[in-house]
Amino acid sequence: ESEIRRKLLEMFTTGEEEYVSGQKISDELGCSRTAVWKHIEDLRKDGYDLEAVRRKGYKLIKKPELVTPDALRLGLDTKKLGQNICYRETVDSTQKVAHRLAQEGCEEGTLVIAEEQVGGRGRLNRAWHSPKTTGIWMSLVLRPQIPPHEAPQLTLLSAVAIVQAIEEITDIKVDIKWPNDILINGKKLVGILTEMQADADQIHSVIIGMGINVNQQEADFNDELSSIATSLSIEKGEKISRATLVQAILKRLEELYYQYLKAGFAPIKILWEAYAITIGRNIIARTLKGSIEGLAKGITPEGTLMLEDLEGKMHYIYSADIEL
Ligand code: BT5
Repeated sequence: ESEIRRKLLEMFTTGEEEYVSGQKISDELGCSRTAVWKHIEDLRKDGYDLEAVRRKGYKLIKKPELVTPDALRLGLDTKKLGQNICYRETVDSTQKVAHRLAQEGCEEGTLVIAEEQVGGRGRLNRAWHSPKTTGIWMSLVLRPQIPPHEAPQLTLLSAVAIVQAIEEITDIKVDIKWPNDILINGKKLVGILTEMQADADQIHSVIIGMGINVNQQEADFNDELSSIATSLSIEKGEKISRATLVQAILKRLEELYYQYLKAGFAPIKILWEAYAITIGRNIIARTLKGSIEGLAKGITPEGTLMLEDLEGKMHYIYSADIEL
């Protein structure tokens, strides 16, 4: 399969004529015209922009923009975050790779990023749809000296960094839904998964997994997701450079992270509240212990959600799925 792909791409890039006819492709690859069409469609799915003109054939307009270390380093303005990059074309989950690297003692700020995940995961082992070259699928290794119970604050911090970077690069206004979602008009654009390696009183590493829908079109989402998910490109009506967005996220994340290590969560909390849509609304919080309905009063100085139920009793929620 990859051999066919290589041959096909070679025909487009070395061919002297601009268009490569379907017949020529089928001759050189030794496959039927229908198979040619299928290979072209596969390339399109992977982000290649191919023009088809009747009687002339196919022309390669644009290769997909990748998030290779070279592409990410050119213009990356950070001291630590993303200075060490582990890049994969295809991976089970960047989260798994990052856990392994963290265990092996990789430096703080190590970034694992992939064009595609085939086993991307959300919380509670839910599947995270991560198609090739259309989104940002990455995991960052941090080693903060904070008590383990404060690690969820890094989810909120990361959400702020991502929101600010999205606004900077695309001018699109997005909302944060506690604890780990970023939405546009109620549809999910970003999911964050914070995991850690720690013992009772000490963190060894925190792994922040970030999944960001960037250049998917509506047809790229399956039935289950099309009504609940969106991408920056769908909202903006144009393609967005993933590499530029990754760079902006790492820059903001680094600024906020060092501010957090110095000054604690309070300044981050103020920023977070400015983007949060969960607060001051009636919500349902589904936790593993059951559902609670009530008014979201805010978050505590630690980042825990305060929910006042219908009887006026206050609940402190550490993790849940929120229904608005
Ligand atoms: C999350 O979980 O939102 C955290 C997602 C973290 C993904 C990143 S990608 C890089 C790193 N490597 C990984 O393997 N994971 C991290 P949760 O709140 O549990 O939401 C999961 C739910 O979101 C699913 O059950 C779907 O309903 C929905 N979903 C799945 N894929 C989606 C997508 N691409 N866009 C929007 N929603 C999606």
